[in-house]
Amino acid sequence: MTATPSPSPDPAPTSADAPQPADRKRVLLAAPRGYCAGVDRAVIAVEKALEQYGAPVYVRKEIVHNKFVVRTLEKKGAIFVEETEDVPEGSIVIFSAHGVAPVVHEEAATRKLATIDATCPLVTKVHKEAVRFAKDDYDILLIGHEGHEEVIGTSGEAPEHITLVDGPEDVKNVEVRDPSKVVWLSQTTLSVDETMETVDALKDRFPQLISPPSDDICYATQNRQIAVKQVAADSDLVLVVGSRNSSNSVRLVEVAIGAGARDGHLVDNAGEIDEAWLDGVRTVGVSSGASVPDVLVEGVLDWLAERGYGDVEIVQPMEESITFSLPKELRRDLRAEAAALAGGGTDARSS
Ligand code: 0JX
Ligand code: SF4
Repeated sequence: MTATPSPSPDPAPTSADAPQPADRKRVLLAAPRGYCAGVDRAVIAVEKALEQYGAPVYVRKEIVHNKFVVRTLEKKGAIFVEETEDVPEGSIVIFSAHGVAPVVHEEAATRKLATIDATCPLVTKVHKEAVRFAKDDYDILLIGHEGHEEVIGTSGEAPEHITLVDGPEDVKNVEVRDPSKVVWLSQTTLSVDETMETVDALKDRFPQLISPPSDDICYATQNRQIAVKQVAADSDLVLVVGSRNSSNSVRLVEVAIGAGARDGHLVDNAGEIDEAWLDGVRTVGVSSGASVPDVLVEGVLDWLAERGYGDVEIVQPMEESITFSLPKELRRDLRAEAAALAGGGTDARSS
């Protein structure tokens, strides 16, 4: 699998670069934006599970960090819980796109739950790197945000070997056993630029630090940041659609401001936009996080059009075509498995 399509080395000039009349109001719409392959897979996994096995289907944590997605799936019969202990024995539970620590699989087995693992394959890739470097007895410096579910899941693969590094400021606190045997890994949804700052600071302290075999910050995170940077350079205001607990969505606002947007805000939907943000604004940039369905962006575009920003130009530095196959567990009869597990009968998985 090729995870990172390269941006065009020299993007063709768009009309965004052409001189504009001073009072022309317009929108620059970033592409790629919104759903990535891992989110698409995870959301479809819940929908398919509901279709195939009927409600209720339990989901541990938010399947993806988006309020609208979670509410929509709830209406279809999904029940979101915090921990496997909140799931009745003998039920089906889905693990979210952000991944889980091995102990969560063990807890689910103890509670006799049939599980569907919707962890994004690109998060699983980082888990495997952690396991491999831990096996070779490296100290692993995991760059990520404290308390984020993905970081908790990855750390759980090798808690004895992993130290969390939460940004450049945290580097001074890092201690390792052997500075000649240290590797850094990262959460998949970080700011690329800030992560490189952290890595540079780590390298100053540990010159023999080695890097992951391939980028841990995933293709979707990287592409959305490249596109929003391009939009931000020409925007007075950037609106990013996404929920507050969505790491990659929050990063897009920061990246937009860092790339020159005068102002930037994260909104869950058009209803959260403040009219005052438009004061003196000629160009509005729009993007959305990897967990955001495009219907919410369409709502923002309609809201802007009603206020004179109906002229929309797409700014697309690269194409995306990655897809992932659905979790393999959807090919099994999980209701029968769950019943067999709860009744202590034969393991339906062997049939
Ligand atoms: O908070 P994150 O950006 O990690 O998650 P979100 O918003 O659900 O995005 C998609 C899932 C990402 C997993 O790596
Ligand atoms: Fe996977 Fe990246 Fe999407 Fe996360 S943001 S689900 S790692 S593709």
